[in-house]
Amino acid sequence: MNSKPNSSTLCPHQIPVVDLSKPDSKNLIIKACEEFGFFKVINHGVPLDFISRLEEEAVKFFSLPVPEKERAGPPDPFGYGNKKIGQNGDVGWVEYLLLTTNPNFNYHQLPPVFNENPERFRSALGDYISATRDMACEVLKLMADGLRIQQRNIFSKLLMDEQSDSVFRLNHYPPCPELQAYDDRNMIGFGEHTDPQIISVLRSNNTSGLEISMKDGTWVSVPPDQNSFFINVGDSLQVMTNGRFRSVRHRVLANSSKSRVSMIYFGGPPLSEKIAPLPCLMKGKESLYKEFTWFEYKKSAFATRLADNRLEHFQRVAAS
Ligand code: GA4
Repeated sequence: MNSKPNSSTLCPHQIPVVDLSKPDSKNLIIKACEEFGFFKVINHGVPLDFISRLEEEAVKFFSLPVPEKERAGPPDPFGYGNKKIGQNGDVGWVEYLLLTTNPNFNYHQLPPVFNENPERFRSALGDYISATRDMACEVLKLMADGLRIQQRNIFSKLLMDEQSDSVFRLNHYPPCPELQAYDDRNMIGFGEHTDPQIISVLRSNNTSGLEISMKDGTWVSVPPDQNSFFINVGDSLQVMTNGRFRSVRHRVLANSSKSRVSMIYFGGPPLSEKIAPLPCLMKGKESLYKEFTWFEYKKSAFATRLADNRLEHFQRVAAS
């Protein structure tokens, strides 16, 4: 959990900012996906009330005693987790609640800790997930437009599918007081990784910690903005664009005095979906990837360590 990662502060102007109300947003999105695999979205249309209602529920949940939170079940794969991330030995200064976005699960099998007032949590979660999913779909349609793909919903239909394998995550990074003693030391909150899905939509409170990796491997810290969303390109979208978009490597560092709360919607395809470069983007080029379904990729991803390069196993070896 301890390490001394080097990072620099990103000048705020370096992070691409996409104003969804502006007509030129699709071109900015394409540039951001190619260069960073990451951008910030403003004028997103998600009501701020949806955000604050869910944040309030999250803060309430994380302030419960650990045994109470553990009643939400171990994260196998859904439930409450503390410090342990995944099944393969990764740890971080973080606690979290992982949920499926499938309403049949959320609405009928809520963690018992929410039983006191399940309706409040359910409606806050339902409102937030459907609004962020709609916004993610709008962004995915703009990506299709920017890539000059005729079928605008080519990506977004995967998130809207009833069988979509999407996940929702609430993270709490408690303050880490020991850090004050060491000016030069950082504690890993959530270790570096890429997201396996198509797209991730992140919102955090005003506590810093998120960092993204540039193409040259340098880490830059992302200034927090509680009224905006941050979009990550996931591994599956990198494959569907045959490597044109970049799945962004990112991590979170713990803060010495402030608590960070983030909520992330991971938009994934149905399990049976074939993940492959879109033929309309190939124009005679060879696929960089072997064929696989989301089920196969997910299975393999969950057997990896957080920092592993998960796509490597699915890359075609270039013919010499
Ligand atoms: C990263 C993105 C999502 O948070 C997540 C994570 C999952 C987990 O926390 O269980 C993984 C990680 C994530 C990728 C590799 C595997 C699986 C932890 C891990 C070591 C829920 C997901 O889908 O993949």
